[in-house]
Parts: sequence; structure tokens; C-alpha cells
Amino acid sequence: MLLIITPPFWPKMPPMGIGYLQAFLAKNNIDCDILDLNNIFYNLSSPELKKSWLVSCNTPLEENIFDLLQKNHPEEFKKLLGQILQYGTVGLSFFKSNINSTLKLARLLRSRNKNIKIIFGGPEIARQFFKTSGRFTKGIKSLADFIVAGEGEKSLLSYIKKPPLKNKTALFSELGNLDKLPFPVYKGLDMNSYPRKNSLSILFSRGCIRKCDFCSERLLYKKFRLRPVESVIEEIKHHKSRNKIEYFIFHDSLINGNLKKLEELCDKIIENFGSIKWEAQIAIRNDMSQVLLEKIKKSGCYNLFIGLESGCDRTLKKMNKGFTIKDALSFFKKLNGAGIFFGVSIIIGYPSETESDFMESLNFIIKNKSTIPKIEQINPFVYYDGINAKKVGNKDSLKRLNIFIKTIKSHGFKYTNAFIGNLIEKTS
Ligand code: B12
Ligand code: SF4
Repeated sequence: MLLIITPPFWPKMPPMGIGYLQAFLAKNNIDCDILDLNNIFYNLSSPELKKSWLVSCNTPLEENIFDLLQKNHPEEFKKLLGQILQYGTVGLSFFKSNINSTLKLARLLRSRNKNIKIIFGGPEIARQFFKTSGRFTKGIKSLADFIVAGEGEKSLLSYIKKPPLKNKTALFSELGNLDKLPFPVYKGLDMNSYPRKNSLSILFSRGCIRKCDFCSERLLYKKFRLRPVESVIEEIKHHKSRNKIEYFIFHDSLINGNLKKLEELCDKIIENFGSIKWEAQIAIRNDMSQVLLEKIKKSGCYNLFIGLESGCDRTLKKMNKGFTIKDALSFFKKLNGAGIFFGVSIIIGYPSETESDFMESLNFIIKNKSTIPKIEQINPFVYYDGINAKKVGNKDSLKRLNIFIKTIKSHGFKYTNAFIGNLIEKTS
């Protein structure tokens, strides 16, 4: 079996989703290779193309990249296609960014070998499930032998062991726990071929403990589950020694879904390595003790990403965020006290957001500049299929977004340029 990810996808580090699937199949004695077409073609591309690869929601690139790469690198393309066609079963990993190129590849494979088994999975398949109320589009249904929405491990294994005669879809079928989930070792991938050579994606948990109304991420997994701390430590050891990894980027929806386990993780990191460099997303929770925050710092956390989303209590309540601005402020102060750096994300133009809610949110940010070290993301509200929030954001979203950006700039806030308003084209 071969698992493939097509461009454009975030190119800096190895793709963790198919890495997990490969490791899980290997544990079940099924040989599976990975072909990271995103990485291969990114490395072959010109500096200008590489630059536009990094722009998220780059629709023109997403629509044209398959044909462009075929044109720019005909020999490599032909060679890789021949390689893929050697396999009897091919699994394709769908993200919103690569849906066009992945469908084009599937069509090409099908036209060259009508007997090849094609399996679709990945977050965009989950979105397509919600978008079409579970029916999927004709294009997806006609090309795939099997469609997996949600977590892939269990469904993929059961398909390979015994392909179902009738049912073509597996929907959100999850492992009961992650106790025996093997970690990705990326067998066959050249770890040195990724731009951030010393950094790696890692996961401590899957799912989320909260249910924010605008969130699409919580639709991917039904249950919140954690990996055993020992397994995470083994993974860090493995990649530190084998691949000289120094930075571990936790891609969990939130790192503090279970405080006891988080403390155990920090303890074990300190015990085994002194410290490692790590970053993660964290939810605002005031039940975190000072001791835990100090351990987070001591174990080497250099950055946390926090979904604040608004500085107005009415909007936070409508979003079902589960905290107030008072909670947020007290949490930020605790992080500052422990010397932990963090950045926050903000949503502008939430469906219920009035002009005064917006101003309240902006004023909260400005007023607390000395407490909030960085604005990490500012995005207009965007509807995502399957979420609870209303479909249409406030009509003044973009106007407010510009005011917000201008104001934080004028107040000298630290912010990440790449993520400022990066969803604009979707809402305009
Ligand atoms: C870390 C992260 C990032 C990081 C790193 C990017 C990366 N791709 O690794 C950064 C910050 C750069 C980022 C950026 C963006 N991201 Co992001 N990100 C994530 C996050 C939090 C974790 C990804 C991850 O590693 N998951 C863990 C692995 C194990 O899961 P997985 O890849 O989904 O794979 C599992 C299943 O999907 C399935 N599966 C996957 N492939 C296949 C294939 C087959 C054949 C089968 C059977 C199963 C299968 O099985 C796997 C194991 O169970 C997810 C949300 C989440 N919790 O997953 C969003 C997510 C992937 N991001 C998302 C988005 C929208 C973006 C941005 C467009 C945001 C923006 N506005 O800029 C950009 C795009 C960047 C780019 N150019 O690609 C969306 C994608 C939605 C979609 N439909 O594709 C997600 C799902 C969040 C959401 N909104 O729901 N992101
Ligand atoms: S805490 Fe974050 S991941 Fe969890 S539901 Fe809310 S927005 Fe989504």
C-alpha cells in the first residue's frame, strides 16, 4: 500500500497524519510506503513558487499547481506516476488546500489502471461529509473505492484486512483509546529534505474537551483521548537521536485537556532530558496550578498559542468559549508570572458581534497590551460546514478587521504577519 499527500500542503515538516497511518499499519504487519509529493515538488520549485506555497488559502495556486508541476517537471512527474502505479492500493490524504490536485491525481491513476484501489481520507473528506450532509460529491464517490471521514487508523486497517462488499464509507470510527497507538517514524522519508530540519510535529492527544460553536476542529474527532506519557517520551527520544530533532511542535487541539497527564508529561521531560524546546496550543483554564505552569516552563516550553477569539464577554458567551475576559486576563497573568511566552488569536465579525462588542474586544486588547505578549492570528469569521455558528458573519467583518490590524500596529503589538487576515479572500 502507498499513502500519498499532494501539494500544496504545509511543506516545512513531515506530514504527521499519514505518518501515523504508516506506523499503525506496520504494527499490524502491513507494509505501507509514504510518498510525500508535496515535499518532492516543493524542493524542486523556484523560490517564487515556494513563497506562494506558504500563503494559506491561495486559491489560484491550489487550483493550478497540479498542471503547473506536470508542466514544469515532466520527467520527474512521469517517474513518480510510474512509481505510484506499481502499488495495488493507494491512500490519498485530502486537505482543503490540496483537494484539486488530489482529485486530479486520483483521476489520472484511475485512467491508467482501472483496477487500482483508491482510498480517500483526511480532514477535507470530513468537511465534504458535512458539506454534502453525508452524501459526498459525485466526483469523490466515483473515484474512491473507500472513503474515510475522521480518524483513519481503525477504518483503514479494517478495509485492508477485509474490503467491505457494499459500504464504501467509514464515518468517524475511532480507536477507543490511544494506549497502543504507535508513533510515526516516517519510514522511507528523507527527514533531511524538509525545510525545518530540526523540528517535528508531535501529538499528545486527539480531540478536544470543549465545544466552541465556531470550531471545525472539534468535528474531526468525537472523543478526547491522550497518548501514554511514556510513548510520547519514547517518540521524543527516537527523533532526537535518529533525526537530530530539537524543536517539538505539539499539534494537539489543546495541550491541557488533562492537567494531571500534562504535569506527568512535563515531569518526564524534565527527568529524561532536562528540557526540550516545545510549543503547543493551550486552552484558557484557571484550574492550572502555579506548580504546573512552572513545570511547563522548566520542561522547555517556549511558546503557547491561545484561542482567546474575543475581548468581549457577550461574544465569548455566544461562541460558547467556556471562559470570560476576567478568566482570560487572570490566566495570562499566571503565564506571565511563570515566564511563559504566548500569543492569542482573534476572530472578527462573529455573527452576533455588534459594533460595540467589536470595540469592546479591541479596547480589551489595547488595554492589556502589557499582559498579552503577541497577537498570533486575526481572522474574519468564516463559516465551516458542520459547525454550530450561523452561516454568515457580520457584514462589517472586513472593515473591522482592517481597523483592528491598523490599531494593533499603531500600538506596537507583536504579531505574525503571515496569519493576519489570511482568510480574507474567502469572505470577500
Ligand atoms: C498543526 C496544524 C496546522 C499547522 C501545521 C500544518 C500541518 N498541516 O501540519 C499550521 C499552523 C501551519 C496550519 C496551517 C493551516 N491550517 Co491547520 N491544522 C493543524 C492541526 C491543528 C493539526 C494537524 C495535525 O497534524 N493533525 C494530526 C494528524 C494525526 O491528523 P490528520 O493529518 O488529520 O490525519 C488523520 C486523519 O485525518 C486521517 N487521514 C489523513 N490522511 C488520510 C489518508 C487516508 C487514505 C486515510 C484513510 C485517512 C487519512 O487519518 C489520520 C490519522 O488518524 C489541524 C487540526 C487537527 N486537530 O487535526 C488543523 C487543520 C489541518 N488546519 C486547517 C486549516 C484550514 C489550515 C489553514 C488553511 C489555516 C489558515 N487559515 O491559514 C493553514 C493551511 C496551511 C497550509 N498551507 O497547508 C484545517 C484543514 C481543514 C481541511 N478541510 O482541510 C484543520 C483540519 C483545522 C480545521 N479547521 O478543522 N495548520
Ligand atoms: S477549545 Fe479550541 S479546539 Fe476546542 S472546541 Fe474550542 S476552538 Fe475548538
